Amino acid sequence: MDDNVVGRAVSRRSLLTATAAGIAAPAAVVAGTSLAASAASGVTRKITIYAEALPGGLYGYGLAPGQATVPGPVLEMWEGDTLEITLVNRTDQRLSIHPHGVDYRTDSDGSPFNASFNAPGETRTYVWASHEMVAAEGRRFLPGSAGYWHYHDHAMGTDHGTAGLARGLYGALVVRRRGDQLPDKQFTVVFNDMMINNKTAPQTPMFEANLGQRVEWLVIGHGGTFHTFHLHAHRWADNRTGLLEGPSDPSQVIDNKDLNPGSSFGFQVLAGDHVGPGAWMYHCHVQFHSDGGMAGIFLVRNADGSMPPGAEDAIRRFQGHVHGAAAHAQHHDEGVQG
Ligand SMILES: [Cu+2]
Repeated sequence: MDDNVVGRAVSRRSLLTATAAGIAAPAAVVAGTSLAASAASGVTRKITIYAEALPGGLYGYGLAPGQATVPGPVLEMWEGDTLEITLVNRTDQRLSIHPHGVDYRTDSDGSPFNASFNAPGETRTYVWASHEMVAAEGRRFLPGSAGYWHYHDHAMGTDHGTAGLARGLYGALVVRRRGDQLPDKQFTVVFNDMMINNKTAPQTPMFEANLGQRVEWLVIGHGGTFHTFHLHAHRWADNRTGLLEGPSDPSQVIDNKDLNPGSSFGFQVLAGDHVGPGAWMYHCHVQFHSDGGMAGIFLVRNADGSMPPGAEDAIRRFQGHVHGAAAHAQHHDEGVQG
């Protein structure tokens, strides 16, 4: 199953466009009233997620039966809101859903240790709450829940969900602070062992945007090895949002960031800002990982959606580019020059 088709990836991952499909959407987005909805903090939204087996030995989460994907859907909430998730296990495996960054009781922990999991065929509800930043003593503040987090299985294969993670049960979780800028598009990139979204180049996702669109990258690490995420020709601030708060914001500006198992970050960029349209690359910067296929394309189209000069050729070269041990064998067999 080829689930990295770009157009579909964008539409299913965008909270803004997925509202009709029942995904929890920030109240401000639904109402279209921007921050006027701030007073409506503390809303509880209910969604149903279906865990299913996929071809190739993979598993995925989806917002409707038959729609599971790897990664799963982007889940979003405003800081202070609660997400009530009914997880339907349509597989013959024990599994769960475990969030990072939000507030939950032990029975929503998603770990077998707390008897918090779905037996094969079982339906179970998990509750994820969140809270805003609050003043502590002096000039200190207790952190709120806002952040670029993620969720994943914690029960398949082992008590740590190692098999579920290896086979695709993961996704992005975004908790926004009121006032945060909403993106035009979202891309979820999961470095999972030696794969990106459980694929290797050239089957890795090609993410697309038009010049100037506000693109949000949701970047997650899983598996048993460390990685570094690099995006060509774009840079971001190494803070909660990727944007600077002002001219004296001391956040370091970067274009490459460590990505260890279980960690996540996100940022927004304007596609092609100061560099123009084209086929740009994103990849792991651990060299034997990128050589092994941990690379993909960020296609920045012209503002009107047309293809920029050279992009087709670049994509064709990328797709003809083979990686890893299998690639070497193929080169040899076909007499292809790398
Ligand atoms: Cu890597």
